[in-house]
Amino acid sequence: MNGDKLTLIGVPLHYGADRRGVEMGPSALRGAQLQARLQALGFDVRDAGDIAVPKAEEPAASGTNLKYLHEVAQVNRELCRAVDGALKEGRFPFVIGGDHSIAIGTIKGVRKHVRKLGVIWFDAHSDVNTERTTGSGNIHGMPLAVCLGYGHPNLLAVGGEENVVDPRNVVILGARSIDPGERNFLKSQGIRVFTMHEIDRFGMLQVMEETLRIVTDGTDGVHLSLDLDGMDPSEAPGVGTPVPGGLSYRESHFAMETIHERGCLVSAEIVEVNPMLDVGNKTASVAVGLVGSLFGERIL
Ligand code: NNH
Ligand code: MN
Ligand code: MN
Ligand code: MN
Repeated sequence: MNGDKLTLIGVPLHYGADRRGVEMGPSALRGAQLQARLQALGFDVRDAGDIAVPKAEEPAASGTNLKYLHEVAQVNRELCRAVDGALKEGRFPFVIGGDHSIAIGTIKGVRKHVRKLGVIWFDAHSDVNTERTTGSGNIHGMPLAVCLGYGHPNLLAVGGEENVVDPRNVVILGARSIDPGERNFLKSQGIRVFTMHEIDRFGMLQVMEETLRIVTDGTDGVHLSLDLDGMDPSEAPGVGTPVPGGLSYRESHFAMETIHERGCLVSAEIVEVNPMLDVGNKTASVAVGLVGSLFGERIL
């Protein structure tokens, strides 16, 4: 943990999901008292506001099968700079999205300061598609592949460095929707995936012990990429691509609590909160509760 100073960076992007609503995620999370929750834990919180998102042309104006490539790459370049800037000031970068394509800018910005970075990818999906395997063309299904050095050159070029994460230090938690091309990729990279099957079988305690061992093995810090669709849709209904059979409320909190206990976190992001699909502001509230556990709120 980077002292007790933290910078919130909002990224109201929906082009990576090609679905409206998720651009309101940052304001929903702010409205659910994210800043106050962190301040109550003793953090000096600075809200850096939102990264500017350009008005898009046609989804296909990029001339590839990737939708809104130009806009997604531009926003991620800006985000990468903002994350780099926060870390230069000795502040913990806490990024609030927006769709999951923003993990590209976050992770590439963090990697400028953390030589060997472990990554916990909390998600119903594995997000390792590339332009060759994607069925949807949506870039939010690709960010983990990009961070491992696979994907469109414009995305790989964000932050000026290609493969920024070692697959041996990546864990995916909660997966239950993996595309055929992604399956091959995950196998070839040897990435540890705790699907819902493994979580049912071994339980969260064993899964988190193994997760934390993998992401801290020879690393200098850990990034948490928290896609709210990793949780069960009954707990987090306000997401663009809900998949039944996800992590329960307590399983999710338990994961956050064990990450906190380990004290290895250097950066985090919350993505895919879509207030337009939510029941009230339930999903943002649940997300802010998870942040509480991640940063040390205790039951007793
Ligand atoms: N795998 C699908 C795709 O690439 C869905 C990705 N959607 C997500 N990822 N929300 O977390 O389009
Ligand atoms: Mn995702
Ligand atoms: Mn997802
Ligand atoms: Mn602490």
